[in-house]
Amino acid sequence: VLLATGLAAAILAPAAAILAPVAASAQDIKPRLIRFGYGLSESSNQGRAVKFFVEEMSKRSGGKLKVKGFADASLGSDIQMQNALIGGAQEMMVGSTATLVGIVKDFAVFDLPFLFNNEQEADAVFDGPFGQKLAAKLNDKGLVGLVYWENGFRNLTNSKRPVEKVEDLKGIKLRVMQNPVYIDMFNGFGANAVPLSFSELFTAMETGTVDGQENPVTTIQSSKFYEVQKYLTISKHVYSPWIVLASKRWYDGLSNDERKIINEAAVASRDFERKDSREASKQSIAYLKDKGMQINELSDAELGRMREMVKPAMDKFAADGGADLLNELQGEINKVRK
Ligand code: TF8
Repeated sequence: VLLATGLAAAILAPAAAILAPVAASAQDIKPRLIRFGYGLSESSNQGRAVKFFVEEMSKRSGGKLKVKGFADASLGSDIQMQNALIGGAQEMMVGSTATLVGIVKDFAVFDLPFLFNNEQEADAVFDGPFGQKLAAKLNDKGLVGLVYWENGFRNLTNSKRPVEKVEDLKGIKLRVMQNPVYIDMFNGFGANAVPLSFSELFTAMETGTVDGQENPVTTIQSSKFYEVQKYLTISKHVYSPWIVLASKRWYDGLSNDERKIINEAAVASRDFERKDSREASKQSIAYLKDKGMQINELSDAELGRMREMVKPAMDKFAADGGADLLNELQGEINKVRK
């Protein structure tokens, strides 16, 4: 009896210790290697959230779903990766929605300036029916939009002069994302908008191909833009999301159990990423000041002028078939505001 009890204990103890993997193996999960590409550095908010996703996937699949993160656009720029996902040559990525407009035009609605007043409004819209409806439009195009992460409110930097009023942008060669709304918006402000992929941006600023760019403070910090940019203007002109994408071709070949794990890990990564990014962004201004950047905030009066100046770009978007979409989005934001 003693022997039997000892044996049972010897067998049961390790079994209990590996209970989670046992539960996972009862599901239909195959060992897989999932390549997850992204454009920012490993130490950025994007990189930290990818790492979180990697760990969640491993935990939830008993180590079977192995995600490998590829930082610094080492698998390609956002647009190149989107195409690799569509073709099935890469499994997952995270990147800007702004570069998806060549695939689903409607995403341009998120590039219009001064829509959201704060992150809570953005969360509600992106996670709500509006954000989900747009993500679903990717399915026909070979992509699965899993969750939105926060990139953040975008601010201006340049190497020429402090931007205190819109006129200060005149003649500044400003890199923008490859997206018509951004081009129209910044040309409207008097800058020379230069569309360029993010992966080419640092060198373009270093060599003087462009004078400035616009991105959230977290990115200005993690991509070391302070090394090549002297002036930071807090303008918060657009709230920019990231979207976690999967290759539809690949995703459709997964089991239900595998898809469930991916979907749930993606939601967990979203919650982690937003919290982490928001905490990080609170430290960024002080960090950038310390690195020698000269920082100013745009006054409300000046922001008001910018809203006026950007009206033609908004009207163009509406006239181009975006009117209903913009109304719908504004309606959704108003619901949250009430
Ligand atoms: C940009 C975006 C970037 C993203 C990133 C590389 O300026 O703000 O954050 O494209 O995924 O291009």
